[in-house]
Amino acid sequence: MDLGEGLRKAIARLQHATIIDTKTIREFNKELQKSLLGADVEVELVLNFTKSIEDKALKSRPPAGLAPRDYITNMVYEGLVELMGRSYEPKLKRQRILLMGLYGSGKTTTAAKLAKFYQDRGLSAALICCDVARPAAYEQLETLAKQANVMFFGKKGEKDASKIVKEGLEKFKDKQVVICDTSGRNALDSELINELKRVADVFKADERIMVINADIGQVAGRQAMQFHNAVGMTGVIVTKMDGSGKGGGALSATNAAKSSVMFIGTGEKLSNIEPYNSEKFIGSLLGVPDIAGLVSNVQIAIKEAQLKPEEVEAEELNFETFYAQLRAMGKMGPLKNIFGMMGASDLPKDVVEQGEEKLNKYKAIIGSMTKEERSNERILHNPTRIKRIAKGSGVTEKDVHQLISDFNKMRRMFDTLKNDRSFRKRFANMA
Ligand SMILES: Nc1nc2c(ncn2[C@@H]2O[C@H](COP(=O)(O)OP(=O)(O)O)[C@@H](O)[C@H]2O)c(=O)[nH]1
Ligand SMILES: [Mg+2]
Repeated sequence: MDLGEGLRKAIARLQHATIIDTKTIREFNKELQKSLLGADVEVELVLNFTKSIEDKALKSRPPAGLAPRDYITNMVYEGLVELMGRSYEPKLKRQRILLMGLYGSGKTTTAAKLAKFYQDRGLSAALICCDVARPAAYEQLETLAKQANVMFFGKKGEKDASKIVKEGLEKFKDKQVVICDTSGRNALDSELINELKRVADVFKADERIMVINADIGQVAGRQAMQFHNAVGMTGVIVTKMDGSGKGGGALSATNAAKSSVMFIGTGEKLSNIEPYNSEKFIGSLLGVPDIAGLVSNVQIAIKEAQLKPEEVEAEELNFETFYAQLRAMGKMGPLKNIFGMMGASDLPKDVVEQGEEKLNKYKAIIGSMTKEERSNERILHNPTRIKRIAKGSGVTEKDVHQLISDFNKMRRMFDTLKNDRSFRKRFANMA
């Protein structure tokens, strides 16, 4: 089954939406929920996430020139980035890395992959085997270390992992990246947690990373919380992304431990590891591989909007600010909807439905006004002035009266809404 199909269709449907209302966003969220649940993200987390999207979408408005589709897609993407982190850039510096995770999650393989990763980038790396629970753990890491061509330390038969760490650190004093592999269990128990705490005390890791495989979902959050409470997690590595799992557990883990994803394991070979790429990972999590393309539209639109700031002071309405407001609103699609979103649905229809043509006319009229006329509407109630302005801007006198009448309608609306601070702020930000 293609998990992302519903969501991709929902994104496509948003393309035709001119307004983001409760119905639109709920329909969209239903598909988003299906995608996230299909990727095995925890139910509660899915519900919280979609609720936050609904609240944000209904309380805010797209920046000038941005379509609802791009706006919402970006909101979902950024929301997930907030939970899992932006693309990870590995730090090529001296560091100690502690790996923890359940039995079979891919810790030992990942330890060797990381050692090779850093060594390939010019740092000396070494591995310490602190898995004292699994009989063949020593041999497994020793073999992998040979393959990766990095130093290895372990003590067969030693049951105290903290002792091994101590000796290993002594031995690898001159190594730049020291990685410690730890014991896993079938389920988290207090014995494992206590062992981890002892190892962490001695090892003093810069990174304390939970390794999870891509198909654990619902339990990842709880585990992460326990690791986090014990030693403080700094990141997550998701293994087996080459398999059928979608990595939904990463979301729960990073959310629970307020950390981010660092690397992705993509196969059994030592070279099968890559730094976390948020666009790729989120695209595959949602089943929308082209999310990066959709999101880049938004970045462009936001940049463009920022390039043409039109300072508008909402508190004082004169002909200049009036024109700037109309123009700003025109950029954002049907004005009626925008006003509806801002809670001003009772704005007179003819003020709201300004076409481009009318806007151009208004621009010309305002351009023919004197500075004094622009800031003081009252002196315009004078036939000589009206005649002069109409002539100067090449419109009829009726057009000038129309402008004055629209202006007054908007001013009345302003007066009504003047005490609504949030409205004023949003209005001022519109241009
Ligand atoms: N396909 C695939 N297999 C992996 C990946 N990472 C680890 N494995 C395999 O998963 C199994 C368990 O890995 P291991 O490192 O021993 O897990 P540990 O018990 O947490 O130390 C081994 O057979 C690994 O080869 C990965 O990214 N992709
Ligand atoms: Mg292991």
